[in-house]
Amino acid sequence: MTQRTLVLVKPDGVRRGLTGEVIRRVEAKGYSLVSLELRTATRELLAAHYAEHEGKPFYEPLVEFMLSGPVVAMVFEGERVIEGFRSLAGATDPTAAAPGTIRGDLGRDWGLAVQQNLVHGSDAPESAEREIGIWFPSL
Ligand code: RTP
Ligand code: MG
Repeated sequence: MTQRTLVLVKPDGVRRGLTGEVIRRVEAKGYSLVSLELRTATRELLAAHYAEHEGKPFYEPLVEFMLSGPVVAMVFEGERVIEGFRSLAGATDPTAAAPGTIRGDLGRDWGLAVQQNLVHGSDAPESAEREIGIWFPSL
């Protein structure tokens, strides 16, 4: 079934000039880019986006990090793109992420925990539609 997913290049990825590399990998796998915007997040937007993590110990540092610079928000479309992008992204912790993945090839621990892991990808059809509604209300 054709799906849509929300992908973010997080502030570390934008700062390091890896936006093009992320897009290249996702397009090379065959998914279609349907929307893209360079955005600076707000606390309100992140509270909605990360609602499931509110109250966890990493929540505040994660929000501060996500406010530390612009992000590139994108919607990709394709058969099973949600699972496909998560497979491309690799494990949450870039130190442990497998080589061949975005996080495994391009990320590492910079001494600032695992939040600096370059990308976000929706994890299920319901969260994808919810997150697309938050970042791209007109879609
Ligand atoms: P994402 O949502 O960014 O695609 O990543 P994910 O599903 O692999 O990770 P998730 O559990 O949803 O966590 C969201 C983001 O929070 C940061 N995080 N820090 N223990 C920690 O310090 C910790 N755990 C998670 C990461 O930036 C993670 O991507
Ligand atoms: Mg997640």
